[in-house]
Amino acid sequence: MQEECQQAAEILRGASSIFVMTGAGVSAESGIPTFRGADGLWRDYSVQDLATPEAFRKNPRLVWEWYRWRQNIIIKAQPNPAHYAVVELERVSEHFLLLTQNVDNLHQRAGSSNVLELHGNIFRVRCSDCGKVSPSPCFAEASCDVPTCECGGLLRPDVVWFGEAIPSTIWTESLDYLNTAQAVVLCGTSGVVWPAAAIPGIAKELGIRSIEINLEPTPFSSTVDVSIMNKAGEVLPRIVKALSTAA
Ligand code: BV8
Ligand code: ZN
Repeated sequence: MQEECQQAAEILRGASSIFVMTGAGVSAESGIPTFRGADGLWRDYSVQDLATPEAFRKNPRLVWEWYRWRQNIIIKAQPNPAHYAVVELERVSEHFLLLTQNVDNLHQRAGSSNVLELHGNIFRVRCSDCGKVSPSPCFAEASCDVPTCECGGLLRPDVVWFGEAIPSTIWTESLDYLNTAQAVVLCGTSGVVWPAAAIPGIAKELGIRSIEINLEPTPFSSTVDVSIMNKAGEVLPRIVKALSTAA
């Protein structure tokens, strides 16, 4: 692992602008269940059954119960060494962008500042009618009523569900920055969910050198320059350390 971390540090050392994309695997060591991992996410429901506008229309109480369950896990969790290593990488980079698929706000709690939330944030709510966005009161798991807006509309988590478009500004900004990047780090993502899953291929087409950190191979493992199969909480700090020592 050390050799690959050195190789990754070499790639990052030669880059003045770095693009990092993270997925649920970065928060796994904080105790947040991933979407497709063995621990799955919730009871016998699949994410696709719950994280969709149809599911919310059909049973907003069930969907809110799921989000409250997740909010309560996340509130009690702490950022892990992977999150802090991303903060340090941002600090030592001339130009840096973090595109996260995660909605858990752990990157921001760790101190990341230049962050684009591709799929929104579980601690904000949005009105289904007037679109007003506000902080989500963290609901005790017990309460099952669906929160409503002053306008009477149902409040939903301010996240992007399956079948919903990514906020266009976020996607455009991500691609604009990717076009200027000299190194891409793909950490803790299974590369299953689109359009995030398009990023590794776009980076390849742009001739940008890329690094993958995951516990298991992904659809882009054969196309990246360095693929490190180990825990993000161990690998990322090693890469950042190697970056700052042999300069
Ligand atoms: C859209 C917010 C169009 C909600 C999420 C068929 C083919 C291609 C595409 C599609 C298709 N059918 C449908 C689609 C589109 C669909 C899609 O991609 N479906 C997939 C399932 C096939 N995409 C969409 O619907 C997107 N929108 O396409 O819109 C459109 C355009 C115009 C107008 C209208 C519509 C919207 C997708 C957004 C969905 N929302 N989250 C919420 O969180 O509640 S996605 C959800 O999955 C999370 O955000 C999560 O982050 C994300 C992606 O998963 P990963 O992050 O990769 O997590 P995963 O569990 O999969 O993997 C974890 C990885 O970490 C694993 O590889 C594991 O090995 C690794 N790991 C674990 N522990 C560690 C680790 N690695 C390192 N260290 C560790 N310790
Ligand atoms: Zn409203």
